[in-house]
Amino acid sequence: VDKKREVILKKSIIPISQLENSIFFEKKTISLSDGLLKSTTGIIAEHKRRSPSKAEINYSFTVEEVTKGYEDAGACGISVLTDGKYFGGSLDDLLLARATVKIPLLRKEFIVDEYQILEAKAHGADLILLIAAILTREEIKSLSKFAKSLELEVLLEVHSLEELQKSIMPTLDMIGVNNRNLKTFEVSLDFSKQLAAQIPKDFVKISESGISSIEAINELKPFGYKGFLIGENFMKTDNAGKAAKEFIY
Ligand code: IGP
Repeated sequence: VDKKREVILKKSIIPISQLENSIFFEKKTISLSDGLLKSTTGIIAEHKRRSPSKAEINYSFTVEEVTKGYEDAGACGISVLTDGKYFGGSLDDLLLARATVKIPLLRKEFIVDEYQILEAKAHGADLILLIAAILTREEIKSLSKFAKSLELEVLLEVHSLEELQKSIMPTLDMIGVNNRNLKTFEVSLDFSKQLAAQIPKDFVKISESGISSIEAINELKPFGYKGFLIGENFMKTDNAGKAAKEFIY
């Protein structure tokens, strides 16, 4: 985490004052959690070109093509990877996605610093991800408070009971259980199933990763999940939007 912070601060070439001048500081954000509560499908589709677990997934399409396709398919929101090193994404991807769609956008990133939250806001995000595995309770508290002060929603990601228990606080909106272990890459829906009952009712529950069938979603719904974050299953096809559409209908 400290290494990541060092890299971010070195790369912080856009001065904070300039980020704050972005038109998106004037624009009202759109709530993903409200959308998920009203939705019957709850699909959050992800733009992801590559990943550490699978190397290359898809570099053939533009962000505009993919995100427009997701919106037309009826996705509740879109997750845009902005990490370059492991996922082949960038903040430009987020900006292009914002210029293309109206539905809520998640900045998918390893956030460890307030500066990255300002970047998210300045590039049109509606919500940010905080990952319990790489943050202390104090960091989750200050980063989520900061995000809320910018009217961004907060999705907290957990993978174990310990991570969940250390993280519960009122400044979170949604809790996502990652079915993929970030260290071993092992994927199992059992992680979502086992943790569901421990997540307090005030948070919208999302199941993340490794979802590739309607059956999986039907299995997860009885555990109270309202959102389903799907990346690879759509991105690995030759038309991500079409794959999402077929999945949703
Ligand atoms: C999507 P999948 O298996 O459908 O491609 O997974 C998403 O959950 C995954 O990309 C993800 C992720 C993350 C990526 C979940 N948590 C944290 C980067 C950082």
